[in-house]
Amino acid sequence: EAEVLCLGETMSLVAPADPLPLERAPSFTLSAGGAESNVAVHLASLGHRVRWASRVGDDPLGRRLVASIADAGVDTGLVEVRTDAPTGVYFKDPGPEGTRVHYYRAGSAASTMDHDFLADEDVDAARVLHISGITPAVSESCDRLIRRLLTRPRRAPISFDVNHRPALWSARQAAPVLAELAQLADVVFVGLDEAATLWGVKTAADVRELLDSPVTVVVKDGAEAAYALGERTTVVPAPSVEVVEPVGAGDAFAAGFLSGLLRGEDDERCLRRGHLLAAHSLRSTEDHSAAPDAASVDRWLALDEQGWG
Ligand code: KDG
Repeated sequence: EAEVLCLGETMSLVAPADPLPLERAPSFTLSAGGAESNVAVHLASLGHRVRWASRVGDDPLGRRLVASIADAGVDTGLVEVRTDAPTGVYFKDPGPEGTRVHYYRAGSAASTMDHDFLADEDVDAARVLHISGITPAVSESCDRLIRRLLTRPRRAPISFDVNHRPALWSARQAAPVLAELAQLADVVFVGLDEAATLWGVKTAADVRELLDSPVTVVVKDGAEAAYALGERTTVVPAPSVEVVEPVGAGDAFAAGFLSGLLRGEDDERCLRRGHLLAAHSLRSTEDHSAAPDAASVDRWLALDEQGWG
């Protein structure tokens, strides 16, 4: 059985090969981009058994992305192929003010997922179910699915990455929905600036006050530090990295943290793992090119703890 089940839309990702704007970049790579499958790929590279569930179109892009995720070691047996809707596509547009994304995903196969998706599966057979706040913004039916998953009686904990995507909905629309859904989860990941934009909070402690019901709330304060707020608060400063391109780093962080949780480690070590994976991802333009394996992460952790990180 899988240790983690990740659920959410994955699109074909077109990214400039070098971090240049879409309008002038001369060459591109075509890969798979989806927050939840990014987490799955990272976890698989770290040696965890992981499944990813979604829908794709009956088209070459869908087949290509499922194959690439399966090649990375993720079980894709729960992915449904639809003949009535296409695979979504998105473009990364790196620029001086950061990377923008352009989505071509309205009416995608994944957007047709409804409350009954996986209804016949024992989703709690996995030790953790990982979902994100992207899915409720994708379509009304996807919103129903996320609500069903979070409100049914369950045995396995749910990990929820807030993942506000401004290209899908405004902060005003998203704020109450994402707060409500996060409150129903067990482990929540959120960026401090994301939380500030959504809920007007200033500190990690403010986030915890707002989200008081999950067992652990993980707040990532960019290049500064990350916090795990449970019964106690743990802070680990972020390593300094030269950022090539930031999209996908949050997913890497979540995978690192969850990997620590699955190993039964304490919050401090979980945060360190999160930082290490995020740092690796910040150095690349793809969402998860060459995700590191467990042995590399253990080596980095050891260096980090000796102060060489
Ligand atoms: O976290 C990275 C994701 O944002 C990216 O892979 C695409 O899932 C995606 C989305 O909906 O933005």
